[in-house]
Amino acid sequence: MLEDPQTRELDRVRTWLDNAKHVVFFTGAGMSAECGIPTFREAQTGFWARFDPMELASPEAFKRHPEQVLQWYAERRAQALNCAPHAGYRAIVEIEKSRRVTVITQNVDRLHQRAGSRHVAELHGNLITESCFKCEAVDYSQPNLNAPYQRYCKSCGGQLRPSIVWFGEQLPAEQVLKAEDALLTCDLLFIVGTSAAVYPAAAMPQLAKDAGAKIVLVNPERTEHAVLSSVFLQGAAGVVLPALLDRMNETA
Ligand code: BV8
Ligand code: ZN
Repeated sequence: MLEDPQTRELDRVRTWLDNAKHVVFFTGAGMSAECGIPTFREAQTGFWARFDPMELASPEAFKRHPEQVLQWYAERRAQALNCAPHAGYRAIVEIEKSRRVTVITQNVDRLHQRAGSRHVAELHGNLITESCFKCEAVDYSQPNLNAPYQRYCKSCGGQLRPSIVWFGEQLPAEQVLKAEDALLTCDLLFIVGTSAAVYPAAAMPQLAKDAGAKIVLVNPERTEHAVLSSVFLQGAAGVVLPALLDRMNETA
């Protein structure tokens, strides 16, 4: 019986995985889509439909109307805390049991960490904590959804803001270094659930390509990263990654 091309491609990737010493998973909003967190561009449903996320996710928007920006993040935080990582996240954690794995994520929902991934470079910050707009001290206490959203720093009185990297803000240097080191030393890179639209993150997989890593694209549709990829596993992250793990276990 002729195997469908996907099964052949899955087997090709499984062999690479079997021989890989260091695997990197570079993930975007599509990784969380099956957990119920809409991707960045679909996220504007309901009340938020009339806002442009690029607009809201900026220091200017926070300065102009902090309450509205803080409410948007408070609702997204509640949504993220209400979700559970799917089988694709757990497949990555399983793979980490038998070889070095680094996750580089553009997502801010911390689902990789909740699934059990231990080496995560978080390029765009996180929804869960807040930090001081003035002294950058991190505040780990959870805002009370019924109290006013605007809270102030315990050490300097500055406004607290989500620990998120907004458009126009630099990515955290230590996370970028961690990501670049992983991309330069991995032998296999999976690019999962990202539209490759946001920079400088979108340019990072090129580092792995130039360093000779094999690259696998996992997405229901082709993206600009297809030019870097040796294999395109077309499908959802919550389907493709568990299927890959099954393949590995079948032949182990
Ligand atoms: C900076 C937190 C400068 C916010 C985010 C060139 C170089 C450098 C910068 C720029 C540049 N050109 C433009 C810029 C500015 C800007 C930028 O990139 N703009 C874009 C829109 C053109 N970049 C910045 O501002 C960055 N900062 O460069 O600073 C600087 C330099 C010096 C000194 C000072 C400043 C900061 C960028 C970080 C912004 N913050 N997140 C928040 O969440 O509220 S980015 C945000 O959007 C997300 O975190 C995410 O990274 C991004 C959305 O992208 P994706 O994750 O790819 O999600 P998307 O919805 O687009 O795609 C989903 C994909 O999943 C699709 O492909 C879909 O097919 C797929 N999919 C769907 N379902 C599934 C699936 N895949 C698998 N399974 C499924 N089930
Ligand atoms: Zn402060």
